[in-house]
Amino acid sequence: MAQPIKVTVTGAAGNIAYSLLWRIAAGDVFGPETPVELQLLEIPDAVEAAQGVAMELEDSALPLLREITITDDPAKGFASTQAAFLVGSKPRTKGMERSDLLEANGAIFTEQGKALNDVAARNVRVLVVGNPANTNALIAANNAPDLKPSQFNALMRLDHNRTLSQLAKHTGKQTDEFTKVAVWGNHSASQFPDLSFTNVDFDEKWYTEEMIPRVAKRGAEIIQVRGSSSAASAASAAVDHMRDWFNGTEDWRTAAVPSDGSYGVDEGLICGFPTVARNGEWEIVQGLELNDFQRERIEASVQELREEREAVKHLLR
Ligand code: NAX
Repeated sequence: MAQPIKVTVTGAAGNIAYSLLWRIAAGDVFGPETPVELQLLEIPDAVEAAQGVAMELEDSALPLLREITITDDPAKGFASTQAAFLVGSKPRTKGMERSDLLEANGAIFTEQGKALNDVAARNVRVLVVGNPANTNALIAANNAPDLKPSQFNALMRLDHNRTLSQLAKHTGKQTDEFTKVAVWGNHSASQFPDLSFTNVDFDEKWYTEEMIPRVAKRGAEIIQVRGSSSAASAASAAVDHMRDWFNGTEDWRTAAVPSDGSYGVDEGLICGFPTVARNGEWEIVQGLELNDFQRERIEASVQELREEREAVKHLLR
């Protein structure tokens, strides 16, 4: 058995965590040989509910699960953590402008970035799930000057997985038969699911008129049909992202990572790219020839990321 790994999950009493925590504790992220110590961070009002979740985790008798810490103190929740899933955030409520949402979450991710900077393991990997995920990750990274920006990612693997499954339905193939699929930009309706480089034939009209808008608006479709937002699929995508970040990938995956300036994306913006994970780091796939359609779609989503960055610039260093 390996040494236990310390894993933080924020928003531990919420919907996504109710699926994510079991997947982590069952070994789906760090493998069947790595015991897990869970550090659950919640707001004071939800600490008791998180305790109930921890009781259920205990009742699952999962052999890899060691200690569970439950706290509302980021300094305790992130102490020596090696992998942090930042799921907790403020939801958009009625009458709230996008700028209000950015501001409310900005405060959370400023505090959490600072705490990670002060107390997390120096090689911590941080995956932001809470929306607006890309800009929340940007804020957290900016408030953690002693860590590398590349240690902060935002989750766009759900958009990637949705793209694979739509392509599978369209072609009658399985999701693991496709290569070189990626989603560019922001985790929002402006995102660009890109099939230009993939290895299968598909109908162009379906791609531009059905598939792209369907994937980009899939979150809203789930809310409409299920009556609440994506939870297990988001948890599953977070598991996929963190597992691949640790273990590496052969083919492309979508990860929202700090831009190195490639493809006209401003350096530093946390943007979805085609990436591969090597030696524990995501690398943006370089040297792709983009056509006008791709350039336009990427630019539109990047422009939204720029506007979000502008709205929170007082929180960036
Ligand atoms: P829930 O509202 O069920 O749970 C959120 C939890 O976060 C609550 O228990 C709340 O008390 C806690 N929380 C709030 N502020 C906190 C803080 N400062 N520290 C610690 N915990 C805090 O939401 P859930 O369905 O779990 O979704 C969580 C977030 O994921 C939302 O922002 C949601 O929009 C986002 N999503 C992101 C996705 C992605 O692909 N990146 C997809 C799914 C989801 O929409």
